[in-house]
Amino acid sequence: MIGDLFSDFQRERKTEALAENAVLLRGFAVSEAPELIAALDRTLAASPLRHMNTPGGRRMSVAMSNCGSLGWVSDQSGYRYLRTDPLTNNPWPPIPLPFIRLAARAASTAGYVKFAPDACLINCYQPGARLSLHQDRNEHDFTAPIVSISLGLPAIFLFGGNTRGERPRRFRLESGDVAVWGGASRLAFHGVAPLADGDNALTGRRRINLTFRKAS
Ligand code: MD6
Ligand code: FE
Repeated sequence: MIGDLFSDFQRERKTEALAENAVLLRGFAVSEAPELIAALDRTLAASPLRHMNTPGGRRMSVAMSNCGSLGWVSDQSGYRYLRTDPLTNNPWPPIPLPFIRLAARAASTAGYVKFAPDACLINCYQPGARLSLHQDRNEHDFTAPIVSISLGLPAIFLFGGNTRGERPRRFRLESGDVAVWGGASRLAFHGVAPLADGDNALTGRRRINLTFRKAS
């Protein structure tokens, strides 16, 4: 079954290389997008979106929350994963089943079998919001890939190399596009350019990004 999905998707040539070991599955989540947004609304009712502060004390323009047994947070003490949402003092809500299924299916399509994420970071961009170049390096196990789902307004994804100095390439991410990256690109610098205004049928004036990680 998984093998069939792999070859169907490959045969339609919707797989695009971002870099070594980093692929973009164009439109992979389009048909599930409404279901994902509905599940997201329930998740955000338990742990709402909030603007975290960088360790340097700046308010991030992207609003964030998490689901899963671990959630990524940033504050004056630094970046780290926590079992409890500091806003509610409750555990983060569980990762909804449709999220888990889609993330695992995308990972296996990209060649990573048995991807079992324990953390899902939820990013919400409004027009003008951006994410400066960074590496994802707070996870314990860099052999697991990261699966990233884009929903709503399109964005320009910046994808650089393993040093900050390399000039990033630009990729337009549309609603339903899924990126899977690991291996040689696991620690690549990346970011998101300031979001252009628009109106999306599913999300209105917002872009949602879900990134699934094996954090523990
Ligand atoms: C975003 N994504 O697309 C931000 N990180 O809104 C990320 O920072 C990211 O898409 C690691 C792997 C995939 C990603
Ligand atoms: Fe990232």
